[in-house]
Amino acid sequence: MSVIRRLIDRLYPRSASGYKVILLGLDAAGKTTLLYKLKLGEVVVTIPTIGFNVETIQVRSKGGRLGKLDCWDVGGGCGKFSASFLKAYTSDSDALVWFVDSCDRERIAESVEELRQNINILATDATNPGQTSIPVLIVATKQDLPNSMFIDEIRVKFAQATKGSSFFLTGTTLKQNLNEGAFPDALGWLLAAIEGARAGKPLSSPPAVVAADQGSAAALERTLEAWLVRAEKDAPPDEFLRQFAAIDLPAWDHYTHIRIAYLMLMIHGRQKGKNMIFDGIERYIAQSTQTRGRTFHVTMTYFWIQMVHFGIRSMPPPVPAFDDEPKSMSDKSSTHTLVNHDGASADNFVRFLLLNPFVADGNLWAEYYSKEVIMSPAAKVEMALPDKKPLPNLVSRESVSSAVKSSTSIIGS
Ligand SMILES: Nc1nc2c(ncn2[C@@H]2O[C@H](COP(=O)(O)OP(=O)(O)OP(=O)(O)O)[C@@H](O)[C@H]2O)c(=O)[nH]1
Ligand SMILES: [Mg+2]
Repeated sequence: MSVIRRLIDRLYPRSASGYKVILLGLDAAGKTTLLYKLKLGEVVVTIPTIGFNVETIQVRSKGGRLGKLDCWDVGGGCGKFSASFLKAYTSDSDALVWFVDSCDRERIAESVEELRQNINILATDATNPGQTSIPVLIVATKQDLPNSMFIDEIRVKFAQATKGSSFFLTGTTLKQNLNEGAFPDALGWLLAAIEGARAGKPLSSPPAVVAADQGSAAALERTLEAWLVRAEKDAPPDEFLRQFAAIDLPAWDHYTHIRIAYLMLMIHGRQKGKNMIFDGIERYIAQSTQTRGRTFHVTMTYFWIQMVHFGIRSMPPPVPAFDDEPKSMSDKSSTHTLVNHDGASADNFVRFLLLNPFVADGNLWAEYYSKEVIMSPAAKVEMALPDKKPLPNLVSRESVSSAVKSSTSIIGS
């Protein structure tokens, strides 16, 4: 069993009597929007997901039975999470919910092809012995927009790719009440299809197609696995930070930088944490013999702080809100500070890595910066803005984190 798989099983055990459902589709298809609409009953502002969102929702079948779906929402925009890499996350899924943007005529063929590949991969990894296919619910989003394709048009486009699979197609709009109309039927169908597949109801087999492996995805998976093993055995947070302060860390590498950033941000909050990371790393490089030949790089340091902060903010509760400075460390009544310390535990770093595997990619900056810009002398001494695309936006992610809390809406009728 892979390290990623083992840790997911430990840190994200399935809900009792719950089913695991994977939410996939091209970027901006509307996965995160629908997930949080199901969870919260309202539309939240989303930004492109670059890792995973994990939420459990309760659904009610047509017959009134309650079921729990542990939903894994996978960011569609990051090519690094190719099908082969995703296997570690998705291999024991009970069902696939595929999202297609009803207005995206240009990329509908791409969406169909991606679905076809994912169906094959998920079917070969299904947990249930003898299962050769998993149920697929296709959600055609943005039906409220004037240029959207008709549902039947979309159905025809996906017909070939879903041949042999148990599948259902439904349309959604931004404003609809998901407790009414056709959507509860779609979820009811999904529950019944999962239960049918589990009971060994035979499903015909799709043609076996092996997805091409992507070198970078395989490399990222190996790096992440090595990091997870290392994180499990690593010094506890206090000892690790002591080593950092004493210029005595066992290694000075990308993993070390990410853990420093994670702990400082969790414990001290954004403002203070950022300054402590900058000062600490600059001091370490200047004083340690491990860092010979390296010099401090302002833009790179800022970039990784931003990515780690974004990753922390993307985690499901109980991650604290800490843009403000934490209260005094001596203030024992301050749950703020205590929660931050708790969140910095070794296990939580493992959880952070699992949900934000992109931080293990040492070349992630190349998605945002050209080499010319980030390697320029100016970027070394002062913060340079990315020239390829903006860094992930932290503010809008807030609206989701703070809204989720302990919402327990039940969808279905
Ligand atoms: N009009 C309309 N807009 C929608 C609908 N569903 C999603 N959107 C919008 O589409 C945009 C992308 O939605 P997301 O939920 O972030 O898409 P995603 O599939 O999670 O995208 P990635 O995280 O990049 O994979 C957002 O601006 C949503 O508000 C819909 O049914 N109607
Ligand atoms: Mg998303």
